[in-house]
Amino acid sequence: MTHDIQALDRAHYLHPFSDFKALGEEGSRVIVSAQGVYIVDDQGNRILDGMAGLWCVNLGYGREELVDAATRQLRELPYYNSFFKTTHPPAVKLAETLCRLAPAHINRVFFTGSGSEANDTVLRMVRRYWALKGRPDKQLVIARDNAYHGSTVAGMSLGGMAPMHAQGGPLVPGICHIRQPYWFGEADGQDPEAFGRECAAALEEKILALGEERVAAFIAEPVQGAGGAIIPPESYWPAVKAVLDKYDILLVVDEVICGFGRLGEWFGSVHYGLEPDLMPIAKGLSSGYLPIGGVLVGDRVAETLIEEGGEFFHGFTYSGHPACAAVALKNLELMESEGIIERVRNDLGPYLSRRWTELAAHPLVGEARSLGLIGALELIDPATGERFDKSLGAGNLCRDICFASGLVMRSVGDTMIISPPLVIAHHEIDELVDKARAALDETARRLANTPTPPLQETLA
Ligand code: PXG
Repeated sequence: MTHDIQALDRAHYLHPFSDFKALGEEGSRVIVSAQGVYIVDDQGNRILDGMAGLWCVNLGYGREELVDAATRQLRELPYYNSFFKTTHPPAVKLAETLCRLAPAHINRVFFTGSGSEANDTVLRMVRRYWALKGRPDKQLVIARDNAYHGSTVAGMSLGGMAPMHAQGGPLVPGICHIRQPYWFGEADGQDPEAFGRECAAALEEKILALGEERVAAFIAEPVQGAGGAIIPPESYWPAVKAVLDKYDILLVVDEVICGFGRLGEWFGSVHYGLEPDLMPIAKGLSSGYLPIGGVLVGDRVAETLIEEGGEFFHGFTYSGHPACAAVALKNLELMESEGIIERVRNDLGPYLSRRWTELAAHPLVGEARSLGLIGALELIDPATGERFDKSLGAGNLCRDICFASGLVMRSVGDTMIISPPLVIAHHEIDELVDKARAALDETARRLANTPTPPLQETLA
């Protein structure tokens, strides 16, 4: 069975973000089922999913209520569009619920099928907004290095991932990037708060260099996810806010990862006291059970698009897909009725932080940080206290050891990251931390060239 699936996988399936050839040679791991915070592979190994799928399965696996919501809706109305003066109850109810949960100045939503489409929509809306305001020259968007905003051409261009840009051909014009507030990686020992202010100052410098009259928007994730769970210094967002207050520029906060409880609030913007004009969303909106995204649109932009816009030539076949919307709506209902947000804020986040920071004492760890249910470990060479030589692939080694011992912990370079389901229990957090520690020990042994059994023999 494994062999068949792996062979067919190799023969026909081009995986996202993968080296096709290398993956074909190695073979994919086949995941067949999941329950709670665990995934199960076809060998019967139960693996603690420290990444909630891909930052999305916030309510955990096996939620019958979500399955039922999808099934009911698929029976009643599996598909209809909302292009030509039609609508349907699930999308409308979801829109209403989202606007109730979002900050007060947000009262409209545009649905998409994914986070990438949400950011494409953002770019269309930002440019349309300023054109309608009679400012067609105000078209430039400032984003950040090492940001992730998706994999479509616009998403990739807004993002600041150098390897993606290098492969992406000409990027969407009019997007420029400023430095990221990555203290561990880029502050060179500077005081964190001074560093945060300096990174915010880079925004003002860029605005002035480009000319305020040409800058349409600034886009950023509250906490960078795919970039390596980068939690900015406390000084960063207030300083950014102060800069934006001085200029007439839209703020876009990409909530695709931080939205829906990850930081212990409905939105990362709420955690940081931001009032974005636009908030792209996806992932946790449906706990990943079905694909759906959208853009939450603040009154300022919405009213202009509505009152002055005429037809907006933009939309997707699956915008507001009824079954996806029904699942998302149920997902939000469950999050509310189960008090998930409060639990992350008051209980799970602080508990994870306490347990996670214990790992800072490990010789391989240069920093252990977390906020809500997102966390990172920065790997360092104990011999030098510096980063490992990149060619050693320490992060990937640690990730593979984790997987083999029953934990999904991702690597971004030599940064190990976690983002577990928001329903994780204390004892499961304990298991996550224990497994992470054991994986760090094993990684250290292998990097020190101590004789160890081959990886397979350490399988749980
Ligand atoms: N914005 C943010 C902040 C994201 O994290 C997207 C937009 C795009 O969403 P879609 O639904 O189009 O994938 C994302 C997606 C990783 C990884 O390696 C992260 C994402 C996607 C793929 C890989 O951590 N985030």
